[in-house]
Amino acid sequence: MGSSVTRKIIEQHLVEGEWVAGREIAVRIDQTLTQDATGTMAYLQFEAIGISRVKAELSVSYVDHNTLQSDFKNADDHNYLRTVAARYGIVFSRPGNGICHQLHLERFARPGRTLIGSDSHTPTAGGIGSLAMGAGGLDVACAMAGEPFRIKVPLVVGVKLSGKLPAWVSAKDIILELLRRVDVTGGVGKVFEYFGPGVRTLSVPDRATITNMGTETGATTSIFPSDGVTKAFLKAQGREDHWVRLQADWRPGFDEVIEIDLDRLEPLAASPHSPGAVKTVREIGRVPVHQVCIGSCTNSSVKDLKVAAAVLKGKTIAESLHLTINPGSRQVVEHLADSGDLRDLVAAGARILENACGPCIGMGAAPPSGAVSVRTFNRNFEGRSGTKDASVYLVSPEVAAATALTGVLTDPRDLGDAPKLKLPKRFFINDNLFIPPLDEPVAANATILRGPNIAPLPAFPPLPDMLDGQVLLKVADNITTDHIMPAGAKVLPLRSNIPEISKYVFEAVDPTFAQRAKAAGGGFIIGGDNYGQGSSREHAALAPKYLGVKAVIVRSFARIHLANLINFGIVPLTFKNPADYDSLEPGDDIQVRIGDLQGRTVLRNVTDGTEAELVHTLSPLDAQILKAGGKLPWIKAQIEARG
Ligand code: MIC
Ligand code: SF4
Repeated sequence: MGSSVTRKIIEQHLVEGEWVAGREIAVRIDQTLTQDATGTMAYLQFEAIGISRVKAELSVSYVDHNTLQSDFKNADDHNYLRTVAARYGIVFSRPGNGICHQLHLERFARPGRTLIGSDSHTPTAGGIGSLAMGAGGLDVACAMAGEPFRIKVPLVVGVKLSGKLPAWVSAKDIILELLRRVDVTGGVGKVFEYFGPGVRTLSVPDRATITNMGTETGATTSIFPSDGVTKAFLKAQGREDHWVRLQADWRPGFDEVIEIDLDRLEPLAASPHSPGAVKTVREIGRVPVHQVCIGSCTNSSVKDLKVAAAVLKGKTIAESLHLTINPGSRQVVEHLADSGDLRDLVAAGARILENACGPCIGMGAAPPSGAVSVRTFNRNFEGRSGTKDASVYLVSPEVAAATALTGVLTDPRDLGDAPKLKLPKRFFINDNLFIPPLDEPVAANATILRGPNIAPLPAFPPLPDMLDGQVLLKVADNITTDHIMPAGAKVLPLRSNIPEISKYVFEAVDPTFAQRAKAAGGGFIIGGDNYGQGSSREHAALAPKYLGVKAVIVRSFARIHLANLINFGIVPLTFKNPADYDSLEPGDDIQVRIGDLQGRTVLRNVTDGTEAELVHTLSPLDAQILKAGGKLPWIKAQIEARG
């Protein structure tokens, strides 16, 4: 039997373990990336590990999330990130350069290389054939220190693409179609690997749109082969020498195959409030729209914005709405400026925002109360836009631009012929906002700037054998990290200050949570399925830990959040019998004897005298890390022991 691309890359990077689905393996990491909202914590942790220089082949620190500077906080963090990067051997991408995933795809991602990033959409680089995974900041810090990354061997699902996309249908509709079929948990424990004759009809940015939003299925990652299209993209970026051919073998032994016939796709949209709630635009109907946002790491390439410009050229956006545009990078803006597309967008009434995440993470441009917002982004969780009662639809740039013209959700096929686009053969290459690190020995004496926004890391003691306390909160299925640790313009600037940010834990679910948790001396959270879906933000574990949360007991976890809980010493447990979820109520006093976390354990409800069996998926190493109080004390001890 042959091998998939996924298996080939993993086996070339295998440090420990073997290819048996579900088994834990350790994989060598070639590249790392961070963004500012998770990066400050990741670098504070890297410093605490005590290594003098990064050991990965390439580490890049991007600034793209916290770019609203309404006071000193974000600006202080940028200074810290710039100086810590110079000191430890990390390339620094200055604010204004663009969104991490778009920039990494343009300038650094390489077929066949492994990448982890402290952002859940790191799989964007899978569009170029890199095995790229999202991870918590501490795992990225460990990879920078030369530690391998531990994952469970995934099931590899082959996604066979055949045919060619019809006019007005684009890559976003392919990933929306996959989400329509598998929903937000259908990718858990899996890698989606694309193959088949439809692959060569898609450009690298198209492929990256698909691998980017594959994250929303819960997948470990998604990947495309590296072929002639990949080579042409790398050549256009002036880095043809980074190309290698990478194809699955004949009979690659996929664990499952999903077929998507591109010819049959039509414009789709994910309805509020889940990326998995996908329907055709026609089925949803002509909903009145108050805001359209084009951009984000999913859809902000030259082609995405050229489509919008071509649709809007010589027209004016509908009176009922406003249109925002966040280009993915400076390279994209330079092309739009050069071709005149920028002028068409501005003339039509678009509000051109910074090359950054912006409205995608509630950093400005929140929609009005009760509004409908149509976005080319990847997440539409309730409240994420910054407006609690807004309804967000996720669509392609084609649908977004058509909607901006008409003021109602519009199938772009209603506009007549699709525009013919002229795409650049060679991109404008300007790396002047990437700052290379200082060389040794100068680096060793470099000063690291730490403004008052940067608080010291909290330290946590080893775990006792018995956990006891109150059920602080009981939540339903599909709780996102946006519920646990909200983002947005008010809270994101506190990412470098755990005591401050912890005041907002579960704010949208129960604004009394933080106070109650502290007053009770900590306790437990009870949850349903897919607990912690969404972002990689480790603050969704670190801040609850700071408030005293001891264990989270649920029906099932999302991958990155589960790893983050382990990393910060919160015990992640699941009900052996899912119905036991119903027997627990907020305020119940419970006891859980965890012992050395081998095998299962029992929850005793002291309030009503019942018991429930709990299980976990922890490896012996995870158990060790948890018992040590988290990964930071554990890794420091490991590195010290190795001398
Ligand atoms: C997101 O899209 O939710 C974010 C903001 O990019 C997060 C990272 C963060 O919370 O800083 C992600 O996707 O991991
Ligand atoms: Fe930024 Fe949005 Fe992409 Fe997250 S999903 S990295 S917030 S653009």
